[in-house]
Amino acid sequence: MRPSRSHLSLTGPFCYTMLHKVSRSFALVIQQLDTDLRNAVCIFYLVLRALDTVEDDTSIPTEVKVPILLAFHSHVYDRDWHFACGTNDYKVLMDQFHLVSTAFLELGKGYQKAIEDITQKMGAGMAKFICKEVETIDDYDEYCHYVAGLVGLGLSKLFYASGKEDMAAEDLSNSMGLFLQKANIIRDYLEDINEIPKSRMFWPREIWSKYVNKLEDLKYEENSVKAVECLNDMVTNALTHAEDCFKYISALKNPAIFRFCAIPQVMAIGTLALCYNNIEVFRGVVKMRRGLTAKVIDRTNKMSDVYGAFYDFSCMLKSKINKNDPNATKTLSRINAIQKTCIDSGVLNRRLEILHNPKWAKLQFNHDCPTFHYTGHHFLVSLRQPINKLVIGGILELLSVSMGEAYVLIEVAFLCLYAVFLLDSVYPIF
Ligand code: IN0
Repeated sequence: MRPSRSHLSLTGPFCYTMLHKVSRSFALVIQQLDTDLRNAVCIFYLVLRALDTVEDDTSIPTEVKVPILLAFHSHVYDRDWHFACGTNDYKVLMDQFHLVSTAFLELGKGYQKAIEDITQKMGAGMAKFICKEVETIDDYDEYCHYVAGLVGLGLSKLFYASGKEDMAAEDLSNSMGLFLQKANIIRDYLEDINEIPKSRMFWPREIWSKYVNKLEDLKYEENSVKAVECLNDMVTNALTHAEDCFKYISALKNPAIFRFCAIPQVMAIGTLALCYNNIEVFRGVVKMRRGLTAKVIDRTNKMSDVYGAFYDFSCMLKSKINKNDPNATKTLSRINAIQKTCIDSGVLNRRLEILHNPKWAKLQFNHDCPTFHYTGHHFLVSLRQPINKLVIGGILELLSVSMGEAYVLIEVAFLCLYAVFLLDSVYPIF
């Protein structure tokens, strides 16, 4: 075994600073991996971001761009290679790419080979799609395979090369990427369509043409109903990958790798639940709030957390299904399949017990989801016990608060405590 290095020699600080700049919360999750693998994933991430920067830069003529994409896997071995493009942080990444190459060359051969192999396949796939629109759902899956499914394959290879995991099945690794990428493509509709100069769009014509004549028509107010129907169709399509993700994640053995893989998937189902039936996707930014993101990062540690989060978010999505939506039945059956897998896993038993326990008879269930109301009566009764009255009466006299006012105050305080307790134990994500 190679000795473990806590830092890549000279270029480490640059790579980790860059990683933080281009990926906010995800950088924190990468940093929890063990040293060797962490370096490999960090370099892989930056190489992919650089490749993406070339693909995205609309100012590069096709005849220049295509050869770069095709040869990118060999540029990573060349410390002298340089190509200026991109903007802001991505420009810095491209300008300083020799630091990424230097760090790449310090990685173990197994890691280098995995990164090279995926970079080559992804570059070729991107080149293929430079002049090709995403027409069919098959095109959509193919494009997502190149830019995200291959990332899953590459990561599986890196995990295997680290000796910490068995080699995962290709189709499951692919689905992991597709689920993330489809959630991003859906969420970023407005940002992408409004980009100047015009960027390419990845919503497949086979889906959107059922609702509008041109993809950009979805953003106009007069098409709101059609737009939301189209959005729901896209979300329903993305949901097909969720169960492969369970299979992939549940086979992981190393706790740090588990978190690294599970957190983005939980964020993706959260994003899909948030976007579903939400016209705001066509009006502004729809993103999971920072607090919720922090909770996902903090509370995704084991498989029961993943099933729990998928169960909760799919409950949220299910409650938003409108029976008049053209795909309502399809969406519902996909959600039911996801929820069944979560329940059949057996690990949700404790939380389901809490939900269905007669002790919580005041909880009202709607679509199997914990929407509840509380009358407060329970606590008032105990307050009226003579002994409690005596003790509390004394305190109230000291504070010169009347019994009536106190009942209201205590009622409110208990209600808040009750709500916080319930939200945390029954619905931990929120
Ligand atoms: C990723 C993926 C990623 C992480 C873990 C396991 C994966 C398995 C298969 C495929 C991808 C996997 O995760 C990141 C998450 C990310 O970058 N989040 C952003 C948030 C955002 O809105 O962009 C952040 O700033 O935190 C991811 O989205 N992609 C990615 C890229 C490289 C690597 Cl090594 C891992 C991008 C993509 C296109 C979805 C694959």
